[in-house]
Amino acid sequence: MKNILVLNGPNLNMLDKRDKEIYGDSSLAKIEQNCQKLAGEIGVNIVFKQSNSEGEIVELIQNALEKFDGIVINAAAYTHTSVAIRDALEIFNKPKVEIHISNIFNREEFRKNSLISDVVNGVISGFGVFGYEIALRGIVNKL
Ligand code: CA2
Repeated sequence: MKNILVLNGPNLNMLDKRDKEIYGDSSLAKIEQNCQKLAGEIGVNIVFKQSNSEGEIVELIQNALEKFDGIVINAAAYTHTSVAIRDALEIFNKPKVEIHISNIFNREEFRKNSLISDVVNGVISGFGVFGYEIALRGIVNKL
């Protein structure tokens, strides 16, 4: 069975606490539940992680090279700032998909630029938390 790492960046653990008009009212635990259910249906194994630390995310991506066949990543704010996460993703030479809950192109200017979009296979943005399921189906299709 294929193994996929679903990696979540800073503040995504706070999802149900504020800004419900932008991110909806789903918690990260609920998103994981939905992903685990879909994974069961389509026959893949997923490991779901969240970290607020840039270095830890870099290490998770580095270690994923041995253990995982693909990565779905919501790098959250690091999307717009982290050359380190971009470089780690570039080294991960297997399928990878970037996902954002909100549409990063219709918000503040600084969110329009992603440092990781050009080193991943595809980008999902603006479909709410359902985007995780779209991203999972998309990556499985590439494995
Ligand atoms: O739309 C997305 O999924 C984002 O990656 C979410 C990030 C944001 O920095 C990106 O630009 C787009 C933010 C993650 C969660 O932030 C919260 C903010 C307020 C309340 C709860 C969570």
